[in-house]
Amino acid sequence: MTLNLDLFGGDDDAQHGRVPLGAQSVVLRGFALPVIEDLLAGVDAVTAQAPFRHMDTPGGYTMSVALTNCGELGWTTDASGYRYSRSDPLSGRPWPAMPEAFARLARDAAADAGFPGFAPDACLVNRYEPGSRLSLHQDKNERDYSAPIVSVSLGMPAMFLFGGDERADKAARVPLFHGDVVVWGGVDRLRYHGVMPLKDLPHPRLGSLRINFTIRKAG
Ligand code: MD3
Ligand code: FE
Repeated sequence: MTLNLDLFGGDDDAQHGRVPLGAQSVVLRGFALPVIEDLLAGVDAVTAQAPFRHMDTPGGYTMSVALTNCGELGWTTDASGYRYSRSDPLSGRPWPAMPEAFARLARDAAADAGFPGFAPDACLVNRYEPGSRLSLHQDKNERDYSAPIVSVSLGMPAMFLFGGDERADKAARVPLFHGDVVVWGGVDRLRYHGVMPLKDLPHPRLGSLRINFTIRKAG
């Protein structure tokens, strides 16, 4: 006889690692764990061709997060502003191809969250070290806000800030862990969000690093 303990008070979502954040955004806890090594190989392949670098903002700061891109379009920032471009400004060459493991995971996660048929063309890869942070912002450089954004967290945990449609709206704090995937779409697509300064809680596989990549339809 099987004893089926209901450890989560009947909350099927919690039991399956689904944590709703907003009406059309959800954390899929551990969704990436079965394919972690494929994803890390993808990050290595991308950064061998387009290394992580600290970009400047139009406001005159240098980002504490280092970034790179893969896919047809890559997000960049410099003194002139934020934009998507087809080539890496460091090398002048096209961004590396999006690894198949990234695109497949994003399509599966988007469908799971209610966005079937997601066809991404861009992936922004962020690298955090202890102390790195991302201040509250909206992601508004994409052409069409009807497509979701899928984010994958690897390595050290981070405290994610999930705000509202106005910068002044109070932000909820949501911890994100190695292997978590988050899908943001629909009415939640333009909500302000950010990441608190990272604590140094070294991860067994990645050490004192956090990698987050966001898969998008930008063009
Ligand atoms: C909510 N990255 O690259 S991913 C970014 O952890 C970015 O590196 C963070 O914000 C990180 O732009 C957070 C989660 C995320 C990404 C896009 C969103 C949340 C979002 C777009 C709309 C609403
Ligand atoms: Fe963002």
